[in-house]
This record gives sequence, C-alpha cells and structure tokens, in this order.
Amino acid sequence: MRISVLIFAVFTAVAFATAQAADAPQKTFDLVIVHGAVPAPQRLLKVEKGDVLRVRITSDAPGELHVHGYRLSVKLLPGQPGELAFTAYATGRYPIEWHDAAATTASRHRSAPLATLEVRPR
Ligand SMILES: [Cu+2]
Repeated sequence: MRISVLIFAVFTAVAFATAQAADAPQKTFDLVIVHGAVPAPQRLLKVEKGDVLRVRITSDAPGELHVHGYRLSVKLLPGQPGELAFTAYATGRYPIEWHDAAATTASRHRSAPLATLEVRPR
C-alpha cells in the first residue's frame, strides 16, 4: 500500500517535471466528439517527439477517451470538458479511441479509432 502510494507520487512528480520543460514546444488540440466521431480535420494529431501536448475534449455522450500506447485515458460527461496534458516521449502512430459508456465491453476496443496521434522524430 505504502509502496504504491510512493510510486504514484514519484510518477506524478516525473510527469509534472516533463510537462513543465520550458523549451519544449506546446501544441494544443481540440477534439469535439459528436455521435462518437470528430470532424475530419481533428482526426490526425501531428506532433514531434518532445512536444508538450494539451488535448481538450468535449463529448455529447458519456464515455472514456484512450490514447493507446501512451496508456492515457480521460472520462467525459456531456457538458464537462476533459483535458490530457502530456509529453510526446515516443515516436510512432497511436490510436485515440472513444469508448461510449453505453457500448458493451466486447465492442469497446473493436471500434475504429476516433483519431490518430502521430509523433515524428525531431
Ligand atoms: Cu481504448
């Protein structure tokens, strides 16, 4: 119990330190989810390794947004925007999925990604 609290505290401190890196370019994205999809221009989040991302998300239905590969998630309710702030520490293409709260567990990870995070080498 104590160890897990300590690990969480260290992880939080490291995540905070990386997010605060003064010289890292900041990139802000807005995802507006309507009927489980975002408009085409929002479907590709293109960044470079080391960029600090701020992704603001709103949804018209309750659910959860995942950035697979980065193991990030945020729960959303209609009218309550969510936000993910993180550093693009690994290059590659990562699916950003939307899991509607009403969807069954079996169908949750089978849906097409909402968007893609593309992190290119600097
Ligand atoms: Cu997922």
